[in-house]
Amino acid sequence: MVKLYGHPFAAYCWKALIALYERGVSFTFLMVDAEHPENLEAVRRLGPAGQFPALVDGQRTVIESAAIIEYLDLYHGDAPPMTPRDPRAAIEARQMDSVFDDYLMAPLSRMVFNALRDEELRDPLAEAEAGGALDRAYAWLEQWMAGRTWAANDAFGLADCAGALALFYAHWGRPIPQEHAALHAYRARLLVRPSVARVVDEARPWRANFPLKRFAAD
Ligand SMILES: N[C@@H](CCC(=O)N[C@@H](CS)C(=O)NCC(=O)O)C(=O)O
Repeated sequence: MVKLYGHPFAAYCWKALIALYERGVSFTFLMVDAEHPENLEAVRRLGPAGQFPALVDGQRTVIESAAIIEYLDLYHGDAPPMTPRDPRAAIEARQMDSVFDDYLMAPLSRMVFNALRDEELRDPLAEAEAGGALDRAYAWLEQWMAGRTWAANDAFGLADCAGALALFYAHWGRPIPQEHAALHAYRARLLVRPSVARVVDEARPWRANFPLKRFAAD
């Protein structure tokens, strides 16, 4: 039986969960929080930074959300692969996965960590710098998404798993400008996808923990 260590509110766990739901894989979810110290201890052991998600499948451990998705493509579920089998096509999926992780999630994380610090330890430039990085990424993504339904390869896949969590949370920290119609439409399309709607719903009880939430809804 596949086991996934994670937390329902943790952005990168969404990436793995969306793929598990899309592929109809049965798994046991192991909550990583203070009430489950044994799971905290396990993730510390499983990866260099003690982060989650971490997937355990028998003797095999897979860390890093994108690697988990590629592992599921090979070993679990009947749906078409989330990363195309053709390595030439897979380049676009991996490119967009990295764009969402590196240019949305990374600056957003800097904003979140800064906001979580005690007031006197906050970097006064962090929010503006990360916000500028997000604005540049939004503008680039607006061009990229114009005329596309999904972020890569004309099919829902790895890139959209990353896009779902990145656009969901980034928009809370730094609203996507109204004029980016293609990007707003893509975010809306993601939010009604059943696998994505499910992770959003499962995370609702922890929403108040997000320190930068500028929006009341979605
Ligand atoms: N590159 C990793 C990032 C994982 C990550 O940042 N996980 C966060 C939760 S969303 C985490 O473990 N945070 C707790 C910590 O860093 O101690 C991936 O893609 O899985």
